[in-house]
Amino acid sequence: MYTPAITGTGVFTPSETVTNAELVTAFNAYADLYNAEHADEIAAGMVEAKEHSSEEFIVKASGIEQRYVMVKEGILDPTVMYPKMRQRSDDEPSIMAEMALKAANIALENAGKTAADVGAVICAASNLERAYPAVAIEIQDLLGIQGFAFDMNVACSSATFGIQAAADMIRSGSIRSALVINPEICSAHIEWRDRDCHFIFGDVATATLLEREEDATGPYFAVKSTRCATSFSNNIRNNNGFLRRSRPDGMKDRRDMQFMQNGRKVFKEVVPMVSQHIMDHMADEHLDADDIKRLWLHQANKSMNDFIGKKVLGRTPEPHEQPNILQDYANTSSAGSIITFAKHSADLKDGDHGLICSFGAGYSVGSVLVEKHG
Ligand code: CO8
Repeated sequence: MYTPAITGTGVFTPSETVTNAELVTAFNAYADLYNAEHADEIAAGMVEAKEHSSEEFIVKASGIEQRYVMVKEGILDPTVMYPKMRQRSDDEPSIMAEMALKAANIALENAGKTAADVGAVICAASNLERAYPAVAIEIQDLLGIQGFAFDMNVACSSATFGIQAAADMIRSGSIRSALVINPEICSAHIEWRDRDCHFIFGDVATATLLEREEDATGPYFAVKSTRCATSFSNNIRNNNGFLRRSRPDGMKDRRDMQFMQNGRKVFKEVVPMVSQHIMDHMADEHLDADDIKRLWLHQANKSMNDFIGKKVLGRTPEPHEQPNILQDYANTSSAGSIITFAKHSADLKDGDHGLICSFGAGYSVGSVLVEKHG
């Protein structure tokens, strides 16, 4: 058995941002337009008027101040309200592969490695832009990696589930190294016309290089153990899929073809589930709260993270013990905990333990316990 280690991480951040102020101005213009167009039905009580969104609500409810997006055009146009992407030919890199490639190259450089050192690619994300061929195989081809590649989707927990899959394969010896890549274009599957969720998500790509511990050429994080758990819930759901065309009303502009959630219920049910999951994982490893130097949590909601951190550590965490990046990136689904890890892990000392944890739709929760070396 070999010890798997995280030897490099990479974050590709899109160049375009949408601030809360821009978002709210666009949404309110859309709501006014909608209400004017449906004035008669609203007056007759047949249609509900759309209420305005507010910057104060967004910051207070979520902690989010802005988000990055791959394509800004269309998102802020009250007559469009989705990102307008150009059609790519089948002969050019797909958009997910393109952003994945950028994150992967940063991770390789960070680890001092090249594509020749990689044995597998896992593209783990909450939505794949097509059914097949796998985006992971396209990324593998673009990077010139031997071996194999596959896609997987466990929504917001995709990265940690992908890390577990890669770590287990390295541990058993079936591969020597793997890139786990999380290209997330959440801007294309949220509903920008719904004030309950229009502020929640952003786009990004993250990559994590896992290798045998003995192959590390610089400081690294040994993967001590991983834990994954799932429990079915309809509280976060998106009904879009390949059966859409085959069903009555399938191709209509339907609300359930984008991200939907019962946010309050998610908050109430997921916080205890995740806290217990982390505490059980730590107990299995005979680690106390004082033994954990850092929690790199999924970035969905600041209050959620505050609750989880307090429960797990038994006290209010210091900001450096449980850093957040959601104020700048919003919820980037599976990539959130990895951005936090990539940006806030270099200062840990040899022998320090930390825990990466993601959670979300499914429900799903995944945790990765790491120990710094070097
Ligand atoms: N502006 C002003 N008022 C608003 C707005 C707005 N934008 N939105 C809602 N309100 C109103 C509501 O209508 C409500 O009014 P009323 O009291 O009259 O009914 C009031 O404000 C309070 O609303 P909420 O109860 O909804 O507010 P909360 O304090 O609960 O905050 C949150 C809402 C932020 C959604 C919060 O519940 C939350 O963060 N919950 C957890 C969410 C979460 O973690 N979800 C995980 C999803 S991510 C995931 O798993 C990945 C899925 C796949 C990726 C998808 C990519 C697109």
